[in-house]
Amino acid sequence: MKLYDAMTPNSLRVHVFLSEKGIQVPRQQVDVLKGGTRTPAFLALNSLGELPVLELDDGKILTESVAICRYFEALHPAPRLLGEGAYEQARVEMWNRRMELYLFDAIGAVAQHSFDFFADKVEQSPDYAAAQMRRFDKLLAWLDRELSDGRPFIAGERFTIADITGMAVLMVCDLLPKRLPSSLSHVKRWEDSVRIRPAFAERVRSAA
Ligand SMILES: N[C@@H](CCC(=O)N[C@@H](CS)C(=O)NCC(=O)O)C(=O)O
Repeated sequence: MKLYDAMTPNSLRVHVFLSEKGIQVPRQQVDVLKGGTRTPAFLALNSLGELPVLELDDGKILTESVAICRYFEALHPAPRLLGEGAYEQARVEMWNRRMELYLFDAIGAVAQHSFDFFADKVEQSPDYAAAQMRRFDKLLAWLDRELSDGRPFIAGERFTIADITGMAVLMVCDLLPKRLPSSLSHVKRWEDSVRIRPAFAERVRSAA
């Protein structure tokens, strides 16, 4: 088995997921900034030219960070990062989708419409980037209202993949750079609690 990995937000999701479960997987680092995801060899692994990619021992390929996480959750259920039982699993899915389809999508669009790296991939628009940043700020205020019930983690009482997707949001903010407003005290409390988790802290240090 081999995980194609890089210091990017979606690869971070799989990296943290594996670390939280204590799973070691052989890795091959891909240099995204030097075009490592755009070579014919890489495009043969993932025609979208994106990381992470998991190659199994029999040559099967999995892409999409959540699909890769789901594969490892089935092989190594503890600790449960995708929830346990019908209600919790659905709630974790609900919150992971909300984190990905709203917050990660908004801040990811800001990055894609701002960084030179994406100029040949995206028809960039500074106006769209600004609109997505306004959308992101509204979503953060919504998240703050959601977390005002005092729950420690995004989906409830325990750390799950929804928090890991939140970490990817934080990583994009760091790259931009964008600070989360300290006036959003509930989001801040959550941010402080996940930034100190070892897998995230160490990855962000080595990406710097
Ligand atoms: N939906 C995919 C998104 C993967 C993705 O966008 N990966 C980015 C890094 S965060 C990438 O590899 N970009 C390389 C490129 O655009 O060349 C997932 O969840 O894995």
